Amino acid sequence: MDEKDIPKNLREEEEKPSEETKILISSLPWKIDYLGNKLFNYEGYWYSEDILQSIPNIHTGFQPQETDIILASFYKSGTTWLKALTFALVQRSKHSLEDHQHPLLHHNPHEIVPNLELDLYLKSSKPDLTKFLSSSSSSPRLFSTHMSLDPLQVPLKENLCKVVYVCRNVKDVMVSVWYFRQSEKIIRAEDYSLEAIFESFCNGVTLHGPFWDHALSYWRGSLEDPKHFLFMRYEDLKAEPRTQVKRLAEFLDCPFTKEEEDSGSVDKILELCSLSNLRSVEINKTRTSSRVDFKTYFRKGQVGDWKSYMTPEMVDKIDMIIEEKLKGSGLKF
Ligand code: PAP
Repeated sequence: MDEKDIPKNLREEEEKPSEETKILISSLPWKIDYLGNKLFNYEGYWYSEDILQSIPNIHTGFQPQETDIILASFYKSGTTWLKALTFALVQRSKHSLEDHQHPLLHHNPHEIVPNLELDLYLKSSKPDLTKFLSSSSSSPRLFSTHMSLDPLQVPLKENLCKVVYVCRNVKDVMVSVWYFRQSEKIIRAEDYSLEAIFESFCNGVTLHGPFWDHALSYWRGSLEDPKHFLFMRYEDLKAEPRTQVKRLAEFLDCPFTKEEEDSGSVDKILELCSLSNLRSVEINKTRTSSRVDFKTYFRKGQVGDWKSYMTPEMVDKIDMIIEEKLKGSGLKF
């Protein structure tokens, strides 16, 4: 979610970027992405100027607790779904899955689980966490991030917590980004094309990119420390949702009891968080932020949607890049 999506009353008092941060930004190599935005390369990843200011704030101010859960993803990879599923899962004793007042029926998942670099630490190293339902004092606190694991290593080194990463086929990510950008009010659809997004992804010059390095950072984390890092895939969630939600629950140390399984809790969570249900929630149908309508977060959710949009040449090119970048890692798309 972008800063402009955050209601004004939820934004932090602004702290100006430090001289140190300004000097750092001015020393970084930069390139222009497919949107015409200037992105800076910091320690191997591409960031906007805004996010470069939030990284030092996160490093100084974010102190994870052992019980915290960070939901990580490259954008358009299933973030909204993962936020909804995790919130419903860890809060199921507090919020009954059948309750008509369940927060997911009255809030967009992005309003419930704040993004570290955009909603919390963009302008301040001391954000007011009580403004968000799932990051206040209740345990476990939930946060999300679109950053790779690398900049998170600093806070996690001191205080390790659970991190769940959701990965999605990059071809579907590109198509989803393309549609999402078209719905943004400040951007004219005719100003950019899927081809332009495709070239940016191939070159690695996208916000938080390169995509492969992003995915590999969490993939390696999950291999080295499976107790703290879970690597999930959007495609697996679609293909075997029950198995994947149970896997998520076990990783988060809140497995389903036999009674819960027998009474259909897994299916109730899946139904509550389904694309069709969330799309039908009033606020998700009607609420508009200054930049994007909430309904834009809920499009098709189809695996392999890219087949309708990419030419055989595009597919060959991206497949070759993926093969080369992931070689030897054990990660496959
Ligand atoms: P974000 O990075 O802006 O938060 P994110 O939620 O990661 O977006 O991705 C949006 C995609 O997830 C959309 O895919 P599509 O464009 O290919 O359709 C959206 O439809 C899909 N999505 C959102 N909510 C759900 C859900 N509950 N179940 C399955 N897919 C979902």
